[in-house]
Amino acid sequence: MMQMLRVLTVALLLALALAACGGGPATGPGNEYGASGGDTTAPSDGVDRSKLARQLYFYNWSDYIDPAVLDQFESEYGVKVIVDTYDSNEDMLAKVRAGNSGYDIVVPSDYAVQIMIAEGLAAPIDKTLLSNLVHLDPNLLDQYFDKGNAYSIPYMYGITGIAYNTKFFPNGIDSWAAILEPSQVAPFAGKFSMLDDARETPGAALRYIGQSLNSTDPAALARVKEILLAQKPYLAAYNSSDVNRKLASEEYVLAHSWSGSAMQARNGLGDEFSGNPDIAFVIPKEGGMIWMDNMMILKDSPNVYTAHVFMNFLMRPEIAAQITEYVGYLTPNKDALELLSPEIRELYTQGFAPDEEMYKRLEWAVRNEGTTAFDDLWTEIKGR
Ligand code: N2P
Repeated sequence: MMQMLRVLTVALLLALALAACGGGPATGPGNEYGASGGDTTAPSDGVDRSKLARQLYFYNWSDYIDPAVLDQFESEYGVKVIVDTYDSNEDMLAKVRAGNSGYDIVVPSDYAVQIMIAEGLAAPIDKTLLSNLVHLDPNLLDQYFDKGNAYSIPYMYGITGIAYNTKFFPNGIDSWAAILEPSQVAPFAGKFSMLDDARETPGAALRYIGQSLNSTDPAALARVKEILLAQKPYLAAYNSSDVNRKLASEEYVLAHSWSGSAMQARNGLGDEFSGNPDIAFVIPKEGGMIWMDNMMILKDSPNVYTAHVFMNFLMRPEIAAQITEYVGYLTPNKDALELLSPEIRELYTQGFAPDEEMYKRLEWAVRNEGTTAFDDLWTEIKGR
């Protein structure tokens, strides 16, 4: 199916290129269409090509977009998208807060959207430039972290639980105890990881002890610290960057993982690595996190118009579907859903996506007056 999508995409691209240039060569990066002179049969997609920048700087989570999509954007619009990657909201925030990051678009999660709006780091969204917004599921717009989507547009969402190799856990896993209790992880010492994340990892331990993952109650956080410090000697690493690869290669048999990262371990990731059919994913009975990552244009972006054009491109159903097939997370694009392959839909029913029953034990991370406590706790735990 992924191949099929690619073929369709290439065919579409060729057709568009022919229509736009009368068969001539595509304009190279940096050459604005308007300046290329001659042909006036530009595609009628409402994009003013004379206003496009040559390059767009996209700061995104790692393994979070199909690179073929960036090539397609460049062929269609002559804009080269330069991608840098990060593995936590806090790393991204540190870079952006310092100012002059040079990035146009970043992809903060829910609670980080709240932080960035509060700190004045975001440029307002101009919805008149986003004709493809109609493809997004209205139930996933207008969320608590950005009412009215004034500053952010959903990119992907997902859930956080435990990925594991069924060869080593033939009876499955149903509790955070499997990864947090020293007696249970001792046989797998050095073969499992927890996310390197100030909200995710304390959040998992909080759910394990029956608390909200947003709890900053000092007694609960003291207990979380004990649990995570007791686990730490057995861990291979705090890892948010290549859990997918390490599960696929069986260097890890178990991992605190994002759903799509687990899906990548299961299915492989494009040409990068192949999948391992023994990987399964579960949201433990005590509950886990649900989150949404959102495209946001930075206040100091010099390329606000081009950034909107790129965001609108990513919201085309066929592009959103192609990205979703590649990364294995969940798309907020309702019209992309029907374009997904039977393979990915089947895995969604096997725990890689929430059903109604699972929704009841999922929780969003929020930012409030107390949540900086997680940064301090995390620094302390990692420093030990
Ligand atoms: C992709 C990261 C998923 C985003 N590597 C977690 N919010």
